[in-house]
Amino acid sequence: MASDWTRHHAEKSLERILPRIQKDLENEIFSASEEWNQFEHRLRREFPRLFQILVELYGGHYDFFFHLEALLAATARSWMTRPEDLKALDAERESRPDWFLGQEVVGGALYVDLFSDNLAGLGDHIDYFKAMGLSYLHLMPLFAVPHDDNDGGYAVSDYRAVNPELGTMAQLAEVAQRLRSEGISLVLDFVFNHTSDEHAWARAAASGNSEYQAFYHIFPDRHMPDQYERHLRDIFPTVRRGSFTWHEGMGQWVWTTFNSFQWDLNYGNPAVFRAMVEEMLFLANTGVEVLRLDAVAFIWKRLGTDCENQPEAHKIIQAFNALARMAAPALLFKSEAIVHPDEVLRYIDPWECQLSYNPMLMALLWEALATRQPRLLEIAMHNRSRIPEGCTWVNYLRCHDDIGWTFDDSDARSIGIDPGAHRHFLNEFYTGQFPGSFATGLPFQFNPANGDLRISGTLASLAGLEQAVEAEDPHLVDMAVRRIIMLRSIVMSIGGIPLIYLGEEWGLLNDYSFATDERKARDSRWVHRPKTHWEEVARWEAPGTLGRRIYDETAQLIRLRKQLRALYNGGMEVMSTQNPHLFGYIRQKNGQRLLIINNFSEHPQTMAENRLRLYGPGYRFIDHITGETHSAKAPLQIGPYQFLWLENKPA
Ligand code: OTU
Repeated sequence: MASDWTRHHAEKSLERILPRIQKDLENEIFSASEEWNQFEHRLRREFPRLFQILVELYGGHYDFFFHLEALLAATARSWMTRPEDLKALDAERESRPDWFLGQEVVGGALYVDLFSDNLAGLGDHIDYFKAMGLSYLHLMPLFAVPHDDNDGGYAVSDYRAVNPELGTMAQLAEVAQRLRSEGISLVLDFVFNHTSDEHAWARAAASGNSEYQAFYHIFPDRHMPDQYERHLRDIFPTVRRGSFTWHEGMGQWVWTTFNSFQWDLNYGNPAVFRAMVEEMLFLANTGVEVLRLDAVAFIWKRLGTDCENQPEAHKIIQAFNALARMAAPALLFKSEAIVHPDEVLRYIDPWECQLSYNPMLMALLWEALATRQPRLLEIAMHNRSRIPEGCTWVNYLRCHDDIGWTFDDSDARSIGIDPGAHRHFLNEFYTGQFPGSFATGLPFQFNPANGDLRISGTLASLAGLEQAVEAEDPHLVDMAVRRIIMLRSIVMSIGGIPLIYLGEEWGLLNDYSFATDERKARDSRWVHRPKTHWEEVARWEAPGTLGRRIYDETAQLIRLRKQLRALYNGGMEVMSTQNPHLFGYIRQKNGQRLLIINNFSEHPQTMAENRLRLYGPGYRFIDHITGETHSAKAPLQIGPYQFLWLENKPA
């Protein structure tokens, strides 16, 4: 909360700044005085918190008040020019702020070019999204990028222009409007840790412009980079060792956490913060409803630290949050932090990011599938998955990125697992090298210095379908499909927004064509970014096909989730099944309680009847998945990879 000092100085600042902003905007205010009053109300509500953060971050800069006034003027202008239908959405969302927590919310994610060639083609598939029951759609980065390697869109050259290969900003706004009219919320990436080296700011820096060189972390020699690198981890060690790239033109070193064409922005510079706020607010007015904040962990650098998850990184996002509440109240933030689970939790807060990817759940679902024993998953979900009211997880099995084996080492040791050896086993298993592994995956970013490795591969290929189809073995195919659907059922029921990485609904296998594309060959993540061939989908839609089975069983889970009010948002409670292969949890909300049991083994399992009896009264339980009734008078028989959503229904 803002201190008295802050509140006093915030008010004094506003007294000085507001009249000047009102003068700037007098025409807009004259024609829309009610809108201005709404803004002024929100500004006065959020400003003390924002002012305190900005004083902490930038108070020492001589031009602090210049940036503050310019920031508020840009924010006011963004609100006053925000389209009317988005202002209507703002009002609706302010009256129903928990809209994204409901069990009816189901998400999808796709690459526009791989799914539909371009934005125009995407518009032809809105009925497809509706038929699946999607209410949230993440379009992978589609802004202007370098033509050659651009990290799958994550090297942005212009936040205000769509990649011409995909379409135009007008088409993006039109797609956003059509999706919104169908009840589907558009989600876009805000890649704000870095820009491409072709962004106007980077070009100006490269040409020697000192003002724009201060937008990045640029060093004349290796002295500082060497100091920093003593504590940094290599994120892309196969691209280059270390986090800095020599720029011949400038004759200087540039901080490049990721690819060498991705230049980290310097948020220690208030001009960078202000410039990125303006880009964010521009995006907000295109109709995006959730911004996926990319690589949040890396945005603040501090010598002597690993430069990840620094307190100022959280402050910057909280400042974005305050400004969005002023000028785009409907806008939500989704944190993308692939870091230690406890650090992931710290980005999740109504005043920071209301949503977050759940990388720990994703990694540990795959861990439990390999070991057939969800012990680590149980401990982790019990210890490290609680988030504040008004926030939610975004739960996923796969996405466009790799799998990193993120879990807490002390959790592993507490059940006799050596963390390092276990990560090595998981990498062996999911690259198919471990004897008996059902998985077909590729290595990503092997680091010879520490043995670190991550995994690439689609849901279906990692779950064994690729191996089974190649072996033409119907039993193995059945086991693979059961794994896919069981994992999907957990993401649908464990608490949060389930995210389907489109293509998964048909069981798409790895696409190895990337290896012959010079723009993609060095990045194995392209193996799980397959193109959707709609003529093939048409064949899969035929009854009895494998694709049909996977699609139908996925669609049934989506329909069922939407009907069960116990699945509203989060708050799962791990259940003791007393069987090492069974992962159980309870979902209890809105007067309904579900017992959800998952068999992570390819062999039938039983659960002692007394486990069920704890959740009576009476012995009768109905399984919402099959409609069957189970009695707690006998052990529960559970088939290979079977999952049950049980509700106690006294006779
Ligand atoms: C994110 O990735 C994106 O999701 C990746 O697709 C990009 O390559 C990267 O940022 C740069 O924009 O932010 O917390 O391990 O999972 O780099 C780390 C690779 C990230 C990605 C990781 C992640």
